[in-house]
Amino acid sequence: RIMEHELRHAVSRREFHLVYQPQKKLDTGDLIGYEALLRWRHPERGNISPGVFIPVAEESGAIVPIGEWVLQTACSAAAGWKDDLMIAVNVSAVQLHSVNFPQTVHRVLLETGLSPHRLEIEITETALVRDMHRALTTLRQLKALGIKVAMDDFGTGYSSLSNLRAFPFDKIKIDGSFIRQVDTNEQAATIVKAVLGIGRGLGLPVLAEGVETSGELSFLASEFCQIGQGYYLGRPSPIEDVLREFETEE
Ligand code: G
Ligand code: G
Ligand code: MN
Ligand code: NA
Repeated sequence: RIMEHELRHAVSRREFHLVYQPQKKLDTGDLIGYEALLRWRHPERGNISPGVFIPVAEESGAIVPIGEWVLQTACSAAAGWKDDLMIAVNVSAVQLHSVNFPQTVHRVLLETGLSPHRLEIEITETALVRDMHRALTTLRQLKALGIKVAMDDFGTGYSSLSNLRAFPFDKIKIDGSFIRQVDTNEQAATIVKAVLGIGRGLGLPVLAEGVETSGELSFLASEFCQIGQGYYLGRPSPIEDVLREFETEE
């Protein structure tokens, strides 16, 4: 349980940083924004994956201050970017259901000066099923601020199609496990095409996560998947690299 204690101090000890992974339109290749991904550089143990420490942070409640730091840091960075680039931020179940979460988001938007329409929060279905009534109330308050809400990791965990009807999502992110070999595996292709059909029918853009090859990218583009993210389109990078890329474009 040492990690729980260490997690509590990691924000003030400046051990966290964010990396930013591009999200691109698949028809034109245009950059639409970045997803912020949390990284923990532990002074003795080196880099610890969010897959390891997020569950501990959720259990201990440390996710609330950590999540607020993520939101503040990501929105502050995005407020300095050119154009209307989006910033997507992951929000976990405990954070979503924490007291005054919508007020926290509102305050961060005011403090950073980021336009609400440029912020998208990514929520997994696991976060919603805990208390569906409360989740709906919170999502409505968040939407009233003018921010966007994406369903993350669609197709895994506690997925249920009814969640797409019950909650006011703006985007579906298909989990990367369905994108792997989508161009050569008939089962994966069938599932992805079905999700794209659902998105079209509901009027929701679909983002394919974990695009790793040109074959996967071509398949997705030919099936009119609107947005992609993954190593083939761009690695998660520290803010310095993102800013350097903006400079070289000009
Ligand atoms: O970046 P990576 O693939 O290692 O992320 C692993 C998991 O950690 C993913 O499920 C991702 O959604 C989650 N994650 C990354 N950054 C954050 C964050 O800032 N907050 C929360 N709650 N989860 C995050
Ligand atoms: O669960 P969520 O979608 O928030 O997390 C995305 C995770 O996927 C991040 O940890 C990120 O590092 C990882 N990721 C991003 N692109 C790729 C990819 O092309 N392949 C794989 N395997 N993982 C990826
Ligand atoms: Mn995500
Ligand atoms: Na995901």
